[in-house]
Parts: sequence; structure tokens; C-alpha cells
Amino acid sequence: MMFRNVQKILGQGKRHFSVTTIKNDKFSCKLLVVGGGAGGCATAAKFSKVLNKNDLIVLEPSEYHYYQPLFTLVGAGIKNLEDSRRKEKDVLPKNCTWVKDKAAEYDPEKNRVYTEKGHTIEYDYLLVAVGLELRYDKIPGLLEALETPTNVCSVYSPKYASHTYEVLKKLSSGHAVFTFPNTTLKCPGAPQKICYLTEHYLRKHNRRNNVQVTYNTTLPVIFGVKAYADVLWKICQERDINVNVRTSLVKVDAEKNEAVFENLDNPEEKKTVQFSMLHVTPPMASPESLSKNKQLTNALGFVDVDKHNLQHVRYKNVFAIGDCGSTTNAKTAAAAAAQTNVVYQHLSAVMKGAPAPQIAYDGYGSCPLVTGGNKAILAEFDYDFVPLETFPFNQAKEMYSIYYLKKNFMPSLYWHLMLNGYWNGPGLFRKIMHFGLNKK
Ligand code: UQ1
Repeated sequence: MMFRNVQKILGQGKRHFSVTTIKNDKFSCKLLVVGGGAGGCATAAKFSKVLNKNDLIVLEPSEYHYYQPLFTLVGAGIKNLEDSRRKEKDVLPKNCTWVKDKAAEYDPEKNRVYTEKGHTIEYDYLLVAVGLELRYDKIPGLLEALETPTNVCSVYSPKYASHTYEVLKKLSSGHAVFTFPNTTLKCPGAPQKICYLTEHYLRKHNRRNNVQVTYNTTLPVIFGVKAYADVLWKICQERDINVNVRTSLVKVDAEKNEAVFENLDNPEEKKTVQFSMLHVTPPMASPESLSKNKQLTNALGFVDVDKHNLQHVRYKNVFAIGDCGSTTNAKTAAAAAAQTNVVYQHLSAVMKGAPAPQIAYDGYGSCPLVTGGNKAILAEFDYDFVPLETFPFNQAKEMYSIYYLKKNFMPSLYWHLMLNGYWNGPGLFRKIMHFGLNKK
């Protein structure tokens, strides 16, 4: 291919070359993976075992890669931010070409992606894995509140996660308020995990009687799966956590320690709440460079893929994995893990012109809901929000073992297996564990 020759002449087949100084380079490859997060990295690792280095490009601007499921524990002072961080160069597969740049525009008709630094990457196959962006800017006053340390915090960003613990350590009276946004979000359990961890911390330090705790969610329920929601309601009742549903954060005034909430069932009704801690889960959206492309995305800005094989509904050489896809599963690292092998098998078949394989994504998503006091329940469910549990015991019960799985076991599994392309989610274990049992 012409572009590949240009690349050879320019000597850019090496790993981790810098593209910062030269503009308007042209690259070409067989497979372009846009995004080096959980899904992009894990799927690139699988393809790096079968493609040549020059045939596999990963386009990713970040210097660091974060294991985001650890952020709630960072916010509660249980882990350090450094535990969640690795250099991107150390997690990308060795046998790929890293272009350290960001997608600016997609042209699926010409099989091209244009980058922010002015380069063009031509591909035969494209995997979009750009995730969701945190849009703190969408709520007036929020970004300013987070940028100058105040009582406002958020575990969702590596920039602000550690500050959550600073706020928590100082919290001794008043009102701790937690929010859940009115958009699609990643890790829908995290907004309440940090609430439970805070509540437990206050009790442990004998401050609970002086602090009111409120969880405000935009959803009509506390959790989308009834079996787990029932348990979570009970926990909130027993621990005196006020839960307000259909309640959406619309404004923050950090100087006055005031937050304004809207009743989603009656938008005229606004309530101003005084806080001594405000934990915000921000609105989220797929990156504008992607959502502005109407050929690739649906009305919500997500890559328009088939929910079972993750292939684009119109461009058969395009796939998506993880949070940026139009699939309606809970957007978690566990979901991305379960999607990697589906993408790998289906995309490989398309590359070879082989018939589509039988393997299908069932919407698996999971969320170890840390409830404080070294305990967690393990929510696992499918597209229909029906539990799809790995272990042959009742996972809706708070357990120490699940907490240790989340805190100590999952990070190793992620760094060593998933990012190297060896973890496809727990589907196989579920079948083994449930062999001979009736549980789904
Ligand atoms: C999982 O596969 C995964 O992806 C790496 C997670 O993300 C951190 C999880 O939290 C969980 C629970 C799973 C599912 C794995 C098991 C063993 C139930």
C-alpha cells in the first residue's frame, strides 16, 4: 500500500516514535485502534499476536494509563493514585506502533482518521475505543470549584480523586452530598460506592452523628437491577443515608458551599442545598471529534454498532469497544473485558473473509459495589438487567471476599491478564462454577 511505503521510507515502523515535530505525516496500517484505554489496549494486545508491528497502530495521546476502577478506593484513602497509574508505553503491546496523538476527525468513507497534530492515518480496519469524556464544564461553577480546592470533589478524574480524601479527612459536621448525573455514565455504581465509603469513614471516626449524608440520583431507582437495588435500599435505610431519586445537580457555588438541584419530574422545582462535602459524578459524553461524525455515531454520539457483535451497522470494517459504543450495557471495565474476545473473533473473521463466528456479547457488565467496612456486593448482569452471576453463592449479600477481590485481585488481573489480551471476562468461569447447578 502506498501509505505503508511512505511510512517505511520515513522509518516510522519503530515503537513509540515521536510525531510531535513533523506535521502532515501520512501513516497507514491494517488495523487502527483509536484509544489506548482498557478496551483499546486489551484488543490491540490480542491483534499484536497475529499482526506485524507496522500493521497495527494505536492512536492515543496520554502519557499515562489509569486503572479507573481503583479511583473510589483512592477517594476513600484506601489506595494511592499511583497504584492506579502506569506509563502508557508500558501497557501498550510491544508489537504495535504507538502514534501519540489524538483523533480530530474520522472519515469512514475514505478509511481515514485525521489527528489533532495534522497527521493522516489510513486504515483497512478501524476499532474505536475512545471511551467517555468527563464534562465537568457542563455544570455552572463545578470546574472552578474543582480547580481551586474546596469542599467539592470527584473520584472520577485522576486530577481530583485524591482531593476527595482530603475533603473526607476534614469532614466533621454539616452535610455530605453525593450526585449521579443525568447522562450516560461509566461505572454507574461508583457514585454510591464513594457515598458508602464516606458514611463508613465517618462512623469509624465517631463523626457520623454530626454529619447528614444524602445521595441524589437522577435515576428513578437506586440501582437498575432489582435484586441488588433491594439490598442497597436496605443499606441506606439502616445507615440513615437519605436517597433522593430524579434529582439532578444543575449548579455549584463553592464559595457559599451551595449546590442547586432540579427535580427531573418537575424542572421548575429547584432546591438549594448547603453542603460541607459535595461529591460530584460529572455529566459524560463521547468525545466531540467522534460525536460530530454522523456517519459513525447515533443520535447520542455513540458509535453505532450491532449490540451482539460490536460491528458498525453500516461500515463493516469498523468496530467499537467499551464506553464509546452504542450498546446499552453498564459501561464498566468488566464489560470491556467481556467485549474484547467478541471484537477479536468477529473482526478477525471480517479480515479473513470468513463466516461470522457464533460468539456474541450478551451485555455482561459487573460492578463490585463496595459498601464500606471492607465489604462489597458483586452485581453482575446482562442487557436485560437480569443477574448473570459468576459465583455459586448469593452475590447480593455484603461480603468481605468480594471486597478483597475488588481491592487486591482485580488490579492484578487487569494489569497482567486483561491488558495483555488474556482476560475475556468471567464467562468461562461462570459456566464451570455453575456446572450442574440451575443458576444462569
Ligand atoms: C471483571 O472482569 C473486571 O474486568 C477486568 C472488573 O473490572 C475491574 C471487575 O471488577 C470484575 C468484577 C470482573 C469480573 C470478574 C470476576 C472474577 C467475577
